[in-house]
Amino acid sequence: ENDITRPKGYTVSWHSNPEIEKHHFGHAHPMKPWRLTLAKGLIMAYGMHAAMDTYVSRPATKEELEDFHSEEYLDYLKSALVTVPDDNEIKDFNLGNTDCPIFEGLFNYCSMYSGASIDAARKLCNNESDIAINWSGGLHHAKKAEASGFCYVNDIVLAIVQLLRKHPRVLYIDIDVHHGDGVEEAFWSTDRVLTLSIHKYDGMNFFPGTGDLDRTGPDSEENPGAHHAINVPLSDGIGDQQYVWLFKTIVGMCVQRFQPTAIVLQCGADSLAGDRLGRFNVQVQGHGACVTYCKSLGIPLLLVGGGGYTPRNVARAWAHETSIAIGCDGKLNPIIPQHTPYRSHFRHETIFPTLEEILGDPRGNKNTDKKIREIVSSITEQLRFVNN
Ligand code: TV7
Ligand code: CA
Ligand code: ZN
Repeated sequence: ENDITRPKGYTVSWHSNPEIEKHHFGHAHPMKPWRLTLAKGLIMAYGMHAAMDTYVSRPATKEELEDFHSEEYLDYLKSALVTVPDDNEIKDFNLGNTDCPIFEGLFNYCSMYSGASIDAARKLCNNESDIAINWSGGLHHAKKAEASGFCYVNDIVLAIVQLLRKHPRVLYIDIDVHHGDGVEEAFWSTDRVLTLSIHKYDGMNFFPGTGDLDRTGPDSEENPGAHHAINVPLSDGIGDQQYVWLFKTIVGMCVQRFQPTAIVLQCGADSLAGDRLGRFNVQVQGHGACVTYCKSLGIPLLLVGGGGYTPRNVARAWAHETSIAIGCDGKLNPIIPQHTPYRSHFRHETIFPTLEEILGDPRGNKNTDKKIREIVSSITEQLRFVNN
């Protein structure tokens, strides 16, 4: 049974726009929007689009973007002229440096990936979809009036703002290898959003330098958001077994305690083994197990992308995770059509690429089981302060 059919009893919506994929951050820059073309190629080669409601996303409006960002920042982003990136000059709004260059069509790029996340959130609010997907979103570092770490507009914050119009409580989960600081900070003072980020943490030696276990939200009597930020700091080389156990244990505890009515899962693929910037040893199977677990909770689910700097692995992971959303994982047609233009990127593979192990630089696992258990007990204590 190789045919991919619509899942029965629920709807998956897929939000994308080929315009987004055409933007270039610059030759040497690790962020490659064309990884989305690669992911789409795999998703379509397997016929998965037939099992989803597919939408060509539109740019977010000025009003929608102002739900989080300042008008001055948006005006600057819109008018900024392409310059040679320079780290040594002090920049307005942190724009125009090597991490956040000003490139051709920048504002269009930002409004498009944001429009897709906003539309996806609205589908969930209107009960028109049970799982909504935007692989071009997930840009978790952007601040109200500042670009940061390849992120200019925070589509996740904008999507959560939409969800909060209908949903009393939103759980945000971030499996990108970097700390989801922008989303955490945006909801720092509300108890309606519980943020959870799992990431590599090594003080200032790993971007963005925040996300230690004791960073739980500003602790004061008056702040309802106190204790509503959960951080899971990890070291190099964590593999599927520890990662998936941690994910299920902590997300399980959060759901039981917080009783979210919607979940946003940022699926940053830089937590995969072999990533150009990441340091973990998570496989496509382990990364996907996080999506399977969230889906199993039966709560409206928004899936967004994020980091991911080894494009063919990003494509494998997000294609696999799309198959989980529509419930055809493990049932995929093992033959990739010969004519797919993306095939050349998978030329070293002999079998269906998403099912085999990623061979990256061997990274020793620096995470002891004792440390993993200590993280869980600390978060157990923290969750005593979280009520639904
Ligand atoms: C969500 N790491 C974003 C992750 C953002 C990470 C960083 C680079 C990098 C940028 C380049 C480049 C790079 C090989 C890697 C302190 C610095 C050190 C720039 C060289 N090569 C996400 C952001 C992080 C840009 N930034 O979470 C152009 O690595 O560590 C830093 C800051 C200053 C700037 N320099 C790096 O995944 C989407 N940047 C090559 C060319
Ligand atoms: Ca993270
Ligand atoms: Zn990242």
